[in-house]
Amino acid sequence: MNNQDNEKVFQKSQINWYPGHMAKTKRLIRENINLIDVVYEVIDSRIPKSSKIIDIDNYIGNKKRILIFNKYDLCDKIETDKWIKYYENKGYTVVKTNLTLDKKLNYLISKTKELMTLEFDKMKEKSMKTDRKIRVLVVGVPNVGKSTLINRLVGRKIVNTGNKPGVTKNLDWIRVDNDIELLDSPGILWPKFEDDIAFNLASFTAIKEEVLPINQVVEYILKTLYNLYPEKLQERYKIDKYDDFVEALDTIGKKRGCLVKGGEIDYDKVFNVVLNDIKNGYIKEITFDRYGV
Ligand SMILES: Nc1nc2c(ncn2[C@@H]2O[C@H](COP(=O)(O)OP(=O)(O)OP(=O)(O)O)[C@@H](O)[C@H]2O)c(=O)[nH]1
Ligand SMILES: [Mg+2]
Repeated sequence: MNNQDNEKVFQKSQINWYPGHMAKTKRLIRENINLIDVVYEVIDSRIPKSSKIIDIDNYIGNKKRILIFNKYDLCDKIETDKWIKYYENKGYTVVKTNLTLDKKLNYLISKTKELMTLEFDKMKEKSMKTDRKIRVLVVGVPNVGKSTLINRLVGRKIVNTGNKPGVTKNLDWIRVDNDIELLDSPGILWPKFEDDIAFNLASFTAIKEEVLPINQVVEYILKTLYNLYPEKLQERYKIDKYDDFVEALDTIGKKRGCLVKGGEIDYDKVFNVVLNDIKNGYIKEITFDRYGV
């Protein structure tokens, strides 16, 4: 893709990037920010830069915040830990989570209380009411694990009817424990699209096919794997050397049985195989955002 094409894709993606959710989240935050004490910003540990909402301060102002590095089980810990250090040095409170494993999230809960102890003391001095629960809002880009986090914290499946048109929705605060409650709908936000950010998001999270075509996303994934983790490409697809995109697709297609009648490769199937391998975490210990690069 040449630069001009790239630009076109990015311009288009800014327009099409979940406009419905965008408006909904803005409203959700605007109308409720005064009720909220702590914001949990969930990011994907494999893309700690690309899944971070750059202009989050515009939404949540100076509210207390915990940056949650979720899907930590799937990342390259050496690379991701550099980002954790970076954010901690900037003053963020960071918590790592693997929601397939961490049952109770005690560490997150105690960090939340720790953050608010000082705040509640300040509020008491101003004679503000503090005999109430800490109120938390979860935000993040699509597919980072917001709903899983809410369900895990609450200990049951929260069925959110907010996305259905025509359903009037009152805000529900759900109990986490004696001291914390949670807004039942997470805020879905979106980061800025620039450089590789759009492709990283398309690789690990969810971007509509009309925004970034799947063949371009898969080409990006295979190239990046070859550059950063050639052993993974070998391990999963038996590709030793990546010279040519179509050649790589043919190898994967044959190995994974993505064929149409007559033995031709079904490229659409190959695209889905690669994308699912990445999204479902079958290729582990990878981090695409490189600190300092
Ligand atoms: N391996 C792994 N998978 C996870 C983790 N957390 C969530 N997932 C999976 O990631 C996928 C997306 O999780 P959701 O909780 O639906 O994400 P979401 O942010 O609510 O997504 P949207 O509602 O689309 O914005 C699901 O298949 C989860 O099972 C984790 O820590 N590790
Ligand atoms: Mg969700």
